Amino acid sequence: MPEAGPPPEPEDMLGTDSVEDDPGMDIDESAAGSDTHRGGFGEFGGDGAGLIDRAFRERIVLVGVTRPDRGSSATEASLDELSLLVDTAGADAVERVCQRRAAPDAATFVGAGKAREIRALAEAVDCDTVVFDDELSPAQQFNLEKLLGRTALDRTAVILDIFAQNASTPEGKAQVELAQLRYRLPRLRGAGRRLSQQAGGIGTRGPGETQLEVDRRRLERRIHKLEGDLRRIAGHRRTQSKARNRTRNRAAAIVGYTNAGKSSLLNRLTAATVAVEDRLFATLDPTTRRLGLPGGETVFLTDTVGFVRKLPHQLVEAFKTTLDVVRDADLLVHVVDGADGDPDGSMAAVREVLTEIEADEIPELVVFNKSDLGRGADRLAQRTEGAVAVSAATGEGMEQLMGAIGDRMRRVAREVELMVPWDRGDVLAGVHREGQVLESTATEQGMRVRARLEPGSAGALRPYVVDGGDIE
Ligand SMILES: Nc1nc2c(ncn2[C@@H]2O[C@H](COP(=O)(O)OP(=O)(O)OP(=O)(O)O)[C@@H](O)[C@H]2O)c(=O)[nH]1
Ligand SMILES: [Mg+2]
Repeated sequence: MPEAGPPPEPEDMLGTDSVEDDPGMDIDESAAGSDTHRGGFGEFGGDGAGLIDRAFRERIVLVGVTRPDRGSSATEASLDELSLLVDTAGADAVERVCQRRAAPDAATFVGAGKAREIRALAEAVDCDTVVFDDELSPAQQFNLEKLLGRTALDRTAVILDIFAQNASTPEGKAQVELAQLRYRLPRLRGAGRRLSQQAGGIGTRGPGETQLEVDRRRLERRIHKLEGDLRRIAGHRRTQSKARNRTRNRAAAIVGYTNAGKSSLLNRLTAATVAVEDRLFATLDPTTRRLGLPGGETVFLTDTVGFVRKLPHQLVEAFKTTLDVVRDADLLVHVVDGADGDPDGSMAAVREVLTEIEADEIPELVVFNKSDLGRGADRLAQRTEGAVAVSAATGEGMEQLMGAIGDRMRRVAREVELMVPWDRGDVLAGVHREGQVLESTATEQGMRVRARLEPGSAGALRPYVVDGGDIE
């Protein structure tokens, strides 16, 4: 992270309490960013100012490293995707460098010799920025910028930049800003070499506190505030989802790789009008619509943010509130681009994120989309148990998909309420054995139990079910 300018006073994105009055915000601009290259994350996100200069299309050199346990074709594929990410962020990848290396160099990631080579190439092709396909440590990033004489960024920074461009709602903006700040915090440096010129004033540095410490404190305070704001939003969502549970409608979440066609599918199945674009991370905010199934049941279907290989953990962490909708779903509709060159790799990347957000145990229905683009989707569906091939563009396969969603939903465990008379200890034991007891209350007539049960078990216990009557 180069000497980034002081963060501008962030606007209050959530429209709740404004940022605390902080005299420390008013920092001498000239003191920062004296190096030749501009700061990777010099600005807060959400205001259009990202790490990639969009006043013109930056020229970028990509660098990938192949580990001994992986083939170079995986590195090339990853660089192809990085090139697409860079393009989405508004820049052009003009050259790429691949290196074979047993382990990353602690100081410079690629090694000082290779870094000098990259510098020569960067000068030859007149590039502004070098983007590394793996996450750089703050020290590596710093050292590389010195060696390269230009901005060094990593894949994480590029993805954060795209998210910052695409965020439009208060929640989306807050989540992206939080991820950016968490990325920035360990990379703050530079201004700490001198003591702040500012003296006194409530909230400014204490005696001998460096500008760096003041900046860090301010960032931490902002992070804290954003976390609080997002927690409040999550609380509000939970209340809504409880209301949904009371009406006993099932919920399905559409998940998948970015650009797989998730939003197109929601639009096709329901009357939704979510923006569809041939662009990575077009969707950041969840949209939920009611879907009537052929069997007469209703499910709530939600389209949400897409995933990518090496999705920055700061983003996954910050998007927890958005991704609650995935974790709370009864069924995941995993949309895969049937024309994808490496569908298995993309599906693995999606499942990695699902594990990270603790949604990996939710039943999954795999849908291969874009069947209109060739035989890919159909072929993949044939070799994948229970999968369906569709085209969100033409509507092909939609009936089969809705039927499959209904079938899978009917097999999903449901929440039921039972009243078990006191003399039926065997029934109570059965509920405990076959389901997950969520709550039990002793009453005069017997034990009132709220439990999650598979439809089969619920059927057998039907005489004792007092609520949850939608069970067949
Ligand atoms: N040919 C074809 N194109 C499709 C189909 N479904 C979606 N697309 C195209 O694929 C691109 C991405 O579609 P989206 O629906 O925005 O994909 P998404 O998964 O929501 O993407 P993000 O929100 O960016 O993660 C768009 O250009 C769509 O027009 C399909 O069935 N066939
Ligand atoms: Mg989308």
